[in-house]
Amino acid sequence: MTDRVHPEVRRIADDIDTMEIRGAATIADAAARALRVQAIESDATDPDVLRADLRAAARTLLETRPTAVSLPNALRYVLRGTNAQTVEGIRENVEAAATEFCARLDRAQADLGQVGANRLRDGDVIMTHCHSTDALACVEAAVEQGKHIEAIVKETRPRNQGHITAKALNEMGVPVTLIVDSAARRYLNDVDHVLVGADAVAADGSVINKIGTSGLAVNARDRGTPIMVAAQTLKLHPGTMTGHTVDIEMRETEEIIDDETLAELGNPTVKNPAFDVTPPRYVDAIVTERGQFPPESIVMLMRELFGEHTTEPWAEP
Ligand code: RUB
Repeated sequence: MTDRVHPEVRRIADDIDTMEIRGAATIADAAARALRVQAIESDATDPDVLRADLRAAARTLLETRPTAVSLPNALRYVLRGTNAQTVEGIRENVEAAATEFCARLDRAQADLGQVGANRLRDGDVIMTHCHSTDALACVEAAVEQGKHIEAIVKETRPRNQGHITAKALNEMGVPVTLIVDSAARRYLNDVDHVLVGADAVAADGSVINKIGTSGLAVNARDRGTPIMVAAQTLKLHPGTMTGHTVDIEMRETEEIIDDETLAELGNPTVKNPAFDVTPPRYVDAIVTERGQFPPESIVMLMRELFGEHTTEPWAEP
């Protein structure tokens, strides 16, 4: 076998790349499951070969989308058991770590949902951007607490992830008003909380999330509307503690405009960044499964969870 990366891993990587699988938590869950498949299905009989297979699978997954730090964080978690002496030992460790990782992810989301729900009052109106399962967990918990919540949902161009949010909120029984992105400021006066998720949180408390989040946050601050970021600790970016920056994904022009229309316009340059950075001064609280944090203090939690150093277990030794 020349290509030792399992076809199922390649399929999952492809689905992440094409955004069939999307959203930071969901990507992390899929990546952990992919490594589990690689460990179980690999025909390696030598532990070093299995380790190399797992590293190659991890790199394949890592090459898909660069911004959501939940992806490398998931790979790091699952690959920590690969120094066992036998093929069976590595397999068992990776399988157990992947299963534990996915269970922790679900638990973390439920726990942060409770924290976020405590910030919401009965009768509150929230405004959302994109589709975040962490953010929705807060609303779901608030509804379960018996609170009446209403939502103004930004459609979130170019891929309209707001539609997914609208559907999910509707299924929770939350009345939804859908608006175009540029109407956000117009409706902020009617909103008690802006509630968004995160793809990564940097050591200085900056929040990296779907393009448009930072503009929304600046407008919300101007209107005096609190901005809550729901981000389980999986979204904390350990590399930013040592000066690394978060890579912002640039996506295809075709997501915004087709070639024919582009030609009619005289072929202007098109830019399609998928994410932006919201500075900490525009964020009121980052809600995690470990409680809520002012963005400036998130680095304390990062140090506790990751220490000072991060490893890259997918790198060739
Ligand atoms: C998704 C996005 C979400 C975060 C958090 O972007 O920006 O707000 O990933 O999501 P894309 P979750 O659609 O480009 O992946 O809370 O589900 O992890």
